Amino acid sequence: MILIKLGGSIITNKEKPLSPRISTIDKISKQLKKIHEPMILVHGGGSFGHYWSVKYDMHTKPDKYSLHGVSVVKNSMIQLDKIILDLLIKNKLNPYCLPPTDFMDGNRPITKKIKEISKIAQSGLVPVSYGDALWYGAKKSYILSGDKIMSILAKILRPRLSIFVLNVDGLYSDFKTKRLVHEMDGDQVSIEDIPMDVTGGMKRKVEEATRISKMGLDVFFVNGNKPERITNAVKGKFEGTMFRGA
Ligand code: IP8
Repeated sequence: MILIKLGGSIITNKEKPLSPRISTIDKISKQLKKIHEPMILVHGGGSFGHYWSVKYDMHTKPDKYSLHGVSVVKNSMIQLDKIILDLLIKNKLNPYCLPPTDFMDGNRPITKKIKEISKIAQSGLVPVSYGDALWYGAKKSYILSGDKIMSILAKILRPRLSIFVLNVDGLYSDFKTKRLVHEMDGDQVSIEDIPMDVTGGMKRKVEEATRISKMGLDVFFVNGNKPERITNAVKGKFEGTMFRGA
């Protein structure tokens, strides 16, 4: 089983609100079609969900955020999800849309439902989930990131490889010279040194990747602008940053 997260910055143009990168998603879909083993996809919010969550000042911490914000974020994620599902279908994949409300109770994963996702993937369908705004009870809500969904699913399903598809080659040890870290051993880069983008993007990814690798599972960061690197990674040829399961 392979778990793949399509980051918001690769599937959308983060500089411009509500702008999907159709041709990139199409090229990635063509590569995903070549993967012949059960896989689960998760995607981020990019210039859809993130755009609105910033506008409505909503965060990952449960709080009393704008109710209208919850609706608008959710709606924008359905919009982006639909674009991705359409492109997957166009490329003859069999996506099976799974909003996170299907397997989350507030911020608690529903183990039984998550195990079912694995069965769906084994049947040949490709479950597709995404970061979203979730109801938390007592008039509260929170933003569940796609990166967090990756570690929630990995913990229960133990995929043989978790891939984060990014808009860069992987993790850089030096951001000016773009020196790539090929193998992350935990002390090479301290998480504190990773610059935050507006939404905490790379930092959160490294946190979740580290969490997954500590479960004894391999995690790989790859550049989605070179989509053949995704299928190469599935075959064991890695061009990007590997977090070895420890
Ligand atoms: O792009 C969060 O998912 P992410 C999506 O994986 C929203 O952080 C709704 C902001």
